Amino acid sequence: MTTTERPGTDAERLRDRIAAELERTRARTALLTDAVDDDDLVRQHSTLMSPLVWDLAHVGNQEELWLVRDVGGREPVRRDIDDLYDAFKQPRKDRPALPLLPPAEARAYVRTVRDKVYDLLDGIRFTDRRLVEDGFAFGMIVQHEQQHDETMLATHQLRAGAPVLDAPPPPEPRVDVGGEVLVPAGPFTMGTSTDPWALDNERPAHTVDLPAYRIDATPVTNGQYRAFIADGGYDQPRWWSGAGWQHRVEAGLSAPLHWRRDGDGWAYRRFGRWSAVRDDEPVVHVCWYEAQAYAAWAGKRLPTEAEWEKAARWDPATGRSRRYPWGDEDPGTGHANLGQRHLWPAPVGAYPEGASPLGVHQLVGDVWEWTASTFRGHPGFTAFPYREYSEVFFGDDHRVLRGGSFGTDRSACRGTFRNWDYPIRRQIFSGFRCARDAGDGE
Ligand code: AVJ
Ligand code: FE
Repeated sequence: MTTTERPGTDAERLRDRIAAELERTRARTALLTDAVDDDDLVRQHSTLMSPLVWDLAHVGNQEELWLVRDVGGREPVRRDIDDLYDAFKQPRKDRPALPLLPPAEARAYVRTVRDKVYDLLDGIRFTDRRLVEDGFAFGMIVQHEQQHDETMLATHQLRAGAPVLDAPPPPEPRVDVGGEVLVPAGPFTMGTSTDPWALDNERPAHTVDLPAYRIDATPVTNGQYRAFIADGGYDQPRWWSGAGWQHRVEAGLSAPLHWRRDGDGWAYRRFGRWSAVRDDEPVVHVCWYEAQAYAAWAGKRLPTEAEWEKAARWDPATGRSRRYPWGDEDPGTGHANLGQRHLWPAPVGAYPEGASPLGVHQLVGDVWEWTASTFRGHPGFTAFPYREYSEVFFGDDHRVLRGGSFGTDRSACRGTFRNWDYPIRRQIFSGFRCARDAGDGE
């Protein structure tokens, strides 16, 4: 079926944008999976992660389920492999033992699915169902693939052997920034009801009234975190929660993941290369328990999710909440360290153009930031289009992370975007910043 729309209509522009996003995303997936040989693709580099070839075919399978079968109403490509690539049926640790599609077949499979998607995109009417309104299902699939690309990047960071990924270093600091920012008491709009590709857990927009608080102007740096280590922070249960201390002991934590002692100092391994820990970079690869202990040692606490979002989005001049700290426009290269353009967080002060109206820096990009909050639905939440994206994870088990990392694509990162994980996890690109109550009279 061909379209009768003239070029330049809204639907035509949306179609072009979707095609461009699908292509840009697949190029990243190809980069991550072509960087290693077949043996490396099918191997499990950590029991926390899937073999890369599982992620690859899983991305194609989700695209088949949602776009080819549901949106397109087409015949299945490979109904026989649905169970293999169902994340709920196959725990990560068991995935290497499954009869997975070998690399060449996995590549052919995702190509076949993608060709069908381009074909059905040609005739799509974005008004037929809520699932395709504003291209939502396509946006969801782009974000899904980008999320798995970040997961694959974390697998690369865990893999042993010679380095295979390369990128220029992030920009150097352009301003001197540090200390805290006072966020005045009052209401702000949290979440969104209008961002067309926002996922279900970001909806709906609702008002949250917060007392005044202070929040760090930057993420906690390696230099700050090293002072916590040097002060015996890992040896003093008083800074840790009960569960946190138990985990610290059982897991033998003594520094962020990928760090080792190097003479008097520290070195870290990043994608197969060792270098000296740099003090002005945000600390990364810490779990929630470590973040909480550092904050207690510093006389502070982790921000709640609402505090993080108000600092990131609230514009005191208009009272509105922005899409991003810098405004409503999509992230540009000067705003934030996103999209795997660089392979580690940028030093603090590197993105003055990305600061929020209140002067809070590097909220988006660099490192995911742990918050104090457990993962819940916003008031009025409804699962869409499936419960297994968000709703089944609501409860006390997970903590929310905000802002995205250097490995997060711009399509999967907004001022409202919510990530979550277990408080013991630190193979993700996770850091944090601190907050505290403003106190009386401020
Ligand atoms: C939102 C990053 C927690 O990777 O487990 C991927 C995203 N959901 N496939 C995850 C996701 C289904 C999810 N996180
Ligand atoms: Fe998935």
